[in-house]
Amino acid sequence: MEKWARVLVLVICLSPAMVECMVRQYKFNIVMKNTTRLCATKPIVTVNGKFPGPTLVAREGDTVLVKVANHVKYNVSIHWHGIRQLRTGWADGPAYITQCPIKPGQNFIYNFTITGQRGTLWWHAHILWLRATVHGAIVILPKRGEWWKSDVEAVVNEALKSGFVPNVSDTHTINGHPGPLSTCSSKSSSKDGFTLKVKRGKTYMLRIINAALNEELFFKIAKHRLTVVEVDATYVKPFKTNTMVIAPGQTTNVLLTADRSTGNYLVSVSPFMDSPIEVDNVTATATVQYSGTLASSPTTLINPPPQNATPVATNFTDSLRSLNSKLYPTNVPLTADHSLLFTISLGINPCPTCPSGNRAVAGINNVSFIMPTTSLLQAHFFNLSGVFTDDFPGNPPVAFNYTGGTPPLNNLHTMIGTRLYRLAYNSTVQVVLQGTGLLAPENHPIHLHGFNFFVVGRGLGNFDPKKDPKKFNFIDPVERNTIGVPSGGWSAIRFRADNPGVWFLHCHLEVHTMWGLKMAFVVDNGKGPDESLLPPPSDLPTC
Ligand SMILES: *[C@@H]1O[C@H](CO)[C@@H](O)[C@H](O)[C@H]1NC(C)=O
Ligand SMILES: *[C@@H]1O[C@H](CO)[C@@H](O)[C@H](O)[C@H]1NC(C)=O
Ligand SMILES: *[C@@H]1O[C@H](CO)[C@@H](O)[C@H](O)[C@H]1NC(C)=O
Ligand SMILES: *[C@@H]1O[C@H](CO)[C@@H](O)[C@H](O)[C@H]1NC(C)=O
Ligand SMILES: *[C@@H]1O[C@H](CO)[C@@H](O)[C@H](O)[C@H]1NC(C)=O
Ligand SMILES: *[C@@H]1O[C@H](CO)[C@@H](O)[C@H](O)[C@H]1NC(C)=O
Ligand SMILES: *[C@@H]1O[C@H](CO)[C@@H](O)[C@H](O)[C@H]1NC(C)=O
Ligand SMILES: *[C@@H]1O[C@H](CO)[C@@H](O)[C@H](O)[C@H]1NC(C)=O
Ligand SMILES: *[C@@H]1O[C@H](CO)[C@@H](O)[C@H](O)[C@H]1NC(C)=O
Ligand SMILES: *[C@@H]1O[C@H](CO)[C@@H](O)[C@H](O)[C@H]1NC(C)=O
Ligand SMILES: [Cu+2]
Repeated sequence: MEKWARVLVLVICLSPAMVECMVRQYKFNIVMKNTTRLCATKPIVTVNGKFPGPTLVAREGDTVLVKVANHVKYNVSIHWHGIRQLRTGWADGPAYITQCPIKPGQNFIYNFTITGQRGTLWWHAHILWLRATVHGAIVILPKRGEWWKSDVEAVVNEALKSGFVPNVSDTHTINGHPGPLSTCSSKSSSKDGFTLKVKRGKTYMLRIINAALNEELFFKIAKHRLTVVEVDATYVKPFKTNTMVIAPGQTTNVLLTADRSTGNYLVSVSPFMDSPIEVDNVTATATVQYSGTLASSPTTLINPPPQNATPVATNFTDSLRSLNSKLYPTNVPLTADHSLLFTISLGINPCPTCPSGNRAVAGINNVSFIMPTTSLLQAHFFNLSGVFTDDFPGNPPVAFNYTGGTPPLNNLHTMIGTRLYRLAYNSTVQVVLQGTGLLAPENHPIHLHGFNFFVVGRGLGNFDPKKDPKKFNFIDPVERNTIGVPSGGWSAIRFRADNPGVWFLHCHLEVHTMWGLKMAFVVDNGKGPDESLLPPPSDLPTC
């Protein structure tokens, strides 16, 4: 029994040509509907009745206008994950960072141009945990005549998805389905799951998005190898692998050659977690079905890697190298005007109103970020005082054995504040993201808005500022917008602050973000003509 009610209209329109824009206007609805697909009975918020939501298809260089009219009872905002938003920070989407939320009954037009990016990204709600069901793919076609490989026969969208909040989810899903091996009710319409139909001898490109709230995931297809060609809308040197790893927020394009004889082959999506933390350990499955094979024919099964298979994950991560070709050079900054060390920690703060007297928190450099009540970008642009300070610490306030056991100063408390780190236009930045062992070491997928960064180094234990930089890769480091900082280890990233505005940096595990594992950079305007943040759109929501 499904009840459908129209609650949100998204009009997606592609330009630059206004004529094309008129022709290519789509009406998307976000609807509340009851579903049994996830073994759940509560209604979920979906876009246009689709779960995952509709795919935004654009071409590199296009200007995209998305009208969001909010007819649900929740405040909403939509983030275009990975889109650079050059000078258009107003369209980035994180609530209270670049905009006030779109309130029930209100509209807002997101207006941005896709510059210098091609491949797969995604869009999702960026407020509370609504992104669990409010998300979809962004497919950016390369400029005409620049297809990545001539043997690409088809483009297939593949989205990975996790379930409900705030407990660990009940299952993972592939394109909205838990899959044929799911223990969900056999009455479920999705019992058979997502099926990718292939023809022997052809090569398919799968666009894989980890839209799960809280789990890094392994992805495998029985008896097939995957050729990885792109991550986070940047090309990589192609390499073959049996198992792919993908963190929440990340996207990966792989080529799948249908080189087996006929048959059904299982696709598995299972969690990667190498510390003792409870995760949704349900494996989602789908089917690759060769043409001429009956759905009822037996399926070749596959064993997902063990949940704690660190070597498999590390091997995959270490294989990622940017293409670094003449056409797509790797412009990694060779020097760093700012050299920052950010510790990523969980903690516990006193909470008089909580049943236990304490509450879980998380922070960067011992600061748990407090969301402001007006958006930071508005405060920055209009010079509003009292909304944020720009004294975010560039280094941990207390140095300690980050990946050792005992908490420094014998407590797990954090400071709280809405503190930003200020960068001059065009300055170069290195951030070493240092995981800690406080409470529990854990793998944190850290996402930066407004920029791609280069992952110049990665290691276990404490970052050594003397030895480790000598091993940094300045030739072909992978370029991306979300990096899985290894459990009990560190990742070093570099970027150039060539985009004025306020840019969020946060863990993409919603549970950690919620606890305060976030901060923002404020990038000042440059002096040149195209180096300033554009003025805000007239329909920007107010708080
Ligand atoms: C939808 O779900 C809600 C909450 O679980 C329930 O109260 C309502 O009766 C359901 N409606 C339909 C049409 O199934
Ligand atoms: C989109 O933004 C551009 C400036 O970047 C502006 O010229 C244009 O009018 C805007 N379009 C709409 C429909 O708001
Ligand atoms: C979370 O899980 C607990 C234990 O299973 C359950 O009692 C509770 O109702 C769940 N919360 C929600 C919001 O489903
Ligand atoms: C999944 O987690 C549950 C709850 O922690 C546990 O009971 C179960 O044995 C786990 N299953 C697998 C396959 O690890
Ligand atoms: C590491 O990856 C390579 C291919 O990239 C593969 O040949 C090798 O078996 C992998 N090793 C492990 C431990 O997964
Ligand atoms: C904010 O302050 C800057 C620097 O003092 C100034 O250039 C700018 O015009 C001010 N903006 C507004 C909207 O008042
Ligand atoms: C940090 O703690 C770990 C675990 O106790 C230990 O193995 C390591 O030697 C310590 N490192 C330093 C620099 O003290
Ligand atoms: C973090 O700040 C809190 C509050 O000031 C303090 O009690 C704690 O010791 C600090 N911890 C670290 C690791 O700096
Ligand atoms: C940014 O800095 C680099 C040198 O670090 C310089 O080559 C480039 O011209 C600068 N760009 C702008 C727009 O100022
Ligand atoms: C929605 O956002 C507005 C503006 O920030 C805020 O005043 C209001 O409390 C929010 N509503 C809900 C339901 O969170
Ligand atoms: Cu985290």
